[in-house]
Amino acid sequence: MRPRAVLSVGSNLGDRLGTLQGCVQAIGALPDTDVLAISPVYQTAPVGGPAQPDYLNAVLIVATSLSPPGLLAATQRIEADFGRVRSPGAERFGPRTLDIDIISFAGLLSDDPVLTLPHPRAHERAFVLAPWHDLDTAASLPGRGPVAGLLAGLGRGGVRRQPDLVLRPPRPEDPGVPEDPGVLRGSGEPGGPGGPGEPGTVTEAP
Ligand code: A4P
Ligand code: MG
Repeated sequence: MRPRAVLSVGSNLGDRLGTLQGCVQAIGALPDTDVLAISPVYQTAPVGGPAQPDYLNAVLIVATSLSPPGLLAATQRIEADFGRVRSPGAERFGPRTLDIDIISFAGLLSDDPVLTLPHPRAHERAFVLAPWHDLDTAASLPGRGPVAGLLAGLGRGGVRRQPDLVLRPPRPEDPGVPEDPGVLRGSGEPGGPGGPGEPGTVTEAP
């Protein structure tokens, strides 16, 4: 079986839902990578950084043959494709069109600052734990314990599930990446490209 990774995706600039949907599509189009499950979408108050708009956040579970650094490089490319600007002067935790964090990868532990596993702040973020718990009530954060207990300790302040905003599973044969990221800066919410669909839980191909 291929390794599983848990990804947190977030957006607080432009067409947030459209960007997250494109991100799901682009992740599903990575080599030998399948999106197995997609959480409900949450509207979340920004944590840290300057005053900035609320985020939409969701969690994805993927199966991939990419290595952990290979997945990080791929997700950073997708962030850039969706107009994310990462410059030396940019403010930490500042607003962004798209942020993809690797929350855990096959239960690995790593303190490498280039790829810290699990993600060093996941255990203290309801915007990660709440959607992850929706997907897997028995989930556990390596080295930190059950997600249910972490979430109970933290509470759900600042995060609100948005039943009208739904991310669909990736469509086959669609690379997901916008030809012009400008198309994503309109306000497509609610519904985003293609409108609402069924919450996505995809079964892994044999
Ligand atoms: N990096 C190390 N470990 C990881 C990992 N597990 N996953 C390195 C992804 N990246 C990892 O990230 C900085 C560096 O972290 C990368 O070069 C990578 O090698 P970045 O994406 O360039 O910058 P950033 O996202 O601004 O910084 P950072 O520290 O990753 O911030 P976070 O922790 O991602 O927080 N509030 C709400 N409500 N919702 C959000 O989604 N997101 C953030 C960003 C802050 N507040 C938020 C949200
Ligand atoms: Mg990040």
